[in-house]
Amino acid sequence: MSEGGIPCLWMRGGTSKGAYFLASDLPSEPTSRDALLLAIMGSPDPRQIDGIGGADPLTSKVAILSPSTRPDADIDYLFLQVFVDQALVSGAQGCGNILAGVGPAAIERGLVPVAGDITPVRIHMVNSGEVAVAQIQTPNGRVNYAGDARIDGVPGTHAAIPLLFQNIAGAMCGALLPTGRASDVIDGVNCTLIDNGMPCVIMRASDFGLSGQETREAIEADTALKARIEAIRLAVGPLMNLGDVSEASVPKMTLVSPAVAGGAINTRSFIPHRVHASVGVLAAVTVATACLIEGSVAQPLSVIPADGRFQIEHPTGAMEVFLEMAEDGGVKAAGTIRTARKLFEGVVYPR
Ligand code: NQM
Repeated sequence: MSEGGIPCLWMRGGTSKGAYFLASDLPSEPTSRDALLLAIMGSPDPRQIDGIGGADPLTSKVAILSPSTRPDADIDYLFLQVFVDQALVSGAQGCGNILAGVGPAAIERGLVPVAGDITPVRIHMVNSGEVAVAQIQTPNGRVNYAGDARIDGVPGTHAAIPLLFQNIAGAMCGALLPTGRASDVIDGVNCTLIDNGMPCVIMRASDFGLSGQETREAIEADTALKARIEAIRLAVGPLMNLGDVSEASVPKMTLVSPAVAGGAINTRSFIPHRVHASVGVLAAVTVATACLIEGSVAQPLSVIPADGRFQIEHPTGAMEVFLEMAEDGGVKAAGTIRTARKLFEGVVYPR
């Protein structure tokens, strides 16, 4: 290791980008660790000019990996959202896009041995306490990133990384529907408060005078809309068992409208202040789940696919998520296909 530098993998995971570290290379005490991560990313600064962050919440993300503390997992993955323009680091959410890079990073950094042409990696998602399984292509004893899988929001094609989730209902809020209701009225707006892996507040775009097809830029320019949505977010934090969310990146405020390209439903997702360029993985799983719930805001707007493959439309295309239903009508398992790419391996220098 170079003097003062910290070993780091810079990777694209799904439609996000982040810094992947070994826990053993970072301070274990959260306050010093978070100060270091802010310095590495260059936060707080809207341009993150003095750091490696990409001046967007989707490219200011961190994965911290360590050997798993659990017998049913190979590695522990702690996700941290490093805010761009505030001196905040939050572990109050997981991230299914950055998760796509976790299996490859764990193999690259020697935490998981290659098991054959495909290496299954069982990942304990420390933020939620649940385990996800990723299937990583490892022909000839190395991670293969090249392939023909295409995901909307990423140019070109890459090796497919199937991700499977189980028992994620209520992972962050304690229950799939933390208020016990499929719909609540907050500040006069019908909202479905739901968590199937990601705390989300689902609202009709039309209730805000929108079609739902507006661009990320157009929505972000609407300061009155953003203020209304932020007021709802702050009000629902305690109702979703998330407490005061003024400094948290959850819940994700998701506007829904009918799909226009043959999908199940269309989304515009606030994460929570910028608008997502696509949609989060666990957020998409949560929206798909809401489509199935009688009385939810999403259900009347959705078209349920017969094969369980939901195309969740978003500003740059659609994300496919698969839901497997249990006999009692609950969601037994969920999955998606992502891709990832190692972009840079080296040491990073905090200021
Ligand atoms: O919901 C962004 C992303 C995410 C989260 C965010 C994600 C998920 O797309 O699982 O992937 O919601 O802040 O990286």
